[in-house]
Amino acid sequence: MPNIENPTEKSLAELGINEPSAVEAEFARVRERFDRQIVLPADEIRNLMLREAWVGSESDPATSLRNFWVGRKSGVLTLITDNWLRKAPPSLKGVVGKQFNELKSHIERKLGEQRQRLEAEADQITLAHDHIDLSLPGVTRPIGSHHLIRQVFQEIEDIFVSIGFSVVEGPEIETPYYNFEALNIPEFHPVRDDMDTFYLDLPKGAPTPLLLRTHTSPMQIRTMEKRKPPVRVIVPGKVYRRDNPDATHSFIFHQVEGLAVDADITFCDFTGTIEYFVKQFFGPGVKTRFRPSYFPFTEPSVEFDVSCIFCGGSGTSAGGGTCSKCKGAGWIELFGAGMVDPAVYGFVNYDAKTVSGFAFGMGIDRLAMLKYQIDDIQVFFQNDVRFLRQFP
Ligand code: FA5
Repeated sequence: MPNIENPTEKSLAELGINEPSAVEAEFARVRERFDRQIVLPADEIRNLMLREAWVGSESDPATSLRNFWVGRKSGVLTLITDNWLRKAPPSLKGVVGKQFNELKSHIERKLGEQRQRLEAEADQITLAHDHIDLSLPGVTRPIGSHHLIRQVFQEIEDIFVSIGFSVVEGPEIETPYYNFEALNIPEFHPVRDDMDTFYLDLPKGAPTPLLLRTHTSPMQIRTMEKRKPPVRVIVPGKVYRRDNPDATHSFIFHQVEGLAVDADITFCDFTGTIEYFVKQFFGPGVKTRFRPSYFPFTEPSVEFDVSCIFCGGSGTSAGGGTCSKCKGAGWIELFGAGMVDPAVYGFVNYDAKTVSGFAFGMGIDRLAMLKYQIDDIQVFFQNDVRFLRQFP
């Protein structure tokens, strides 16, 4: 039961109002009642709502008060519409309608002002709680760095670019023609056994088999097909072989190919270029040597060794035993190379009688291992940050 008699629940006739002046007086009372309530603090609104027996489900007093006055179902304005306006005799309809409109806009304006005030207060409270402390240290985001292999590529590129070479890159998926045949390695040549690799599963009827390149040498052919001599390029890149992983072998590794072809390139140009590179890369104290070797696409072919940087070329470790890195030889094999075999020129329409050149193919992982004294090639592929952080 409401504690307060609510006149808006009755019609004007039931209230004994039949004069326009009495209508105005009754509306004035309703307005005063509203004006008293809208300025009440929250806890008093709560008590008031209890006294008014307001049964709304709102959790905050301001919303309760709002719904009590303008709620569509049983707010005071709805009651006035239903009980006073609709039931008013024709003689009072005009004055009731005018009074009602004035009251309605007054209530809505005041409720709007109250809402704005409460929102501003809430913002102030939130700000006070969440204020930003500019003196706190910021969030540090660690900055990554290039992988050591990438860094070594860069070192090598810088050295060769400084003596007139340019850098080109090529596809990692190759045809047997570029990976083998055009390099003078016909089908069934025994050298293919060492370089057997990963072939791609292709749909039946594919025009050519495809494989992951076993070395960067196919780029010798691709470059000479596109450029006329003089050619001076290096080709950094990834290569793939069906080798079992151990401390010096990986089935993915990195090479830098080199190729120089011109009218009068000699073996001296070749050795001079390689020695220049090695001294720039490892330092002037390193000794170099060539050993005869065999590659189908170079003639003569050589293996290129450097004096062991771990034992200084003595073959003996610091403790007095045999150096484990060069196995006592005092030399470490670095890469294969040679003068371009004239047969290769036939595949790229170069005139073997007028041009000559040299080529080399370095294993970058092993080069990096030697320079940075890393004893297991596998660490390059494991991405252990404890290793990577040592080469920022
Ligand atoms: C070649 O790949 C020739 N294409 C190199 C060449 C180019 C010769 C131009 C002549 C002219 P070889 O198979 O030796 O050659 O490989 C070259 C280097 O790659 C080796 O010296 C070694 O450093 C590195 N290498 C070879 N196999 C692996 C492997 N499984 N893991 C890591 N490095 C390897």
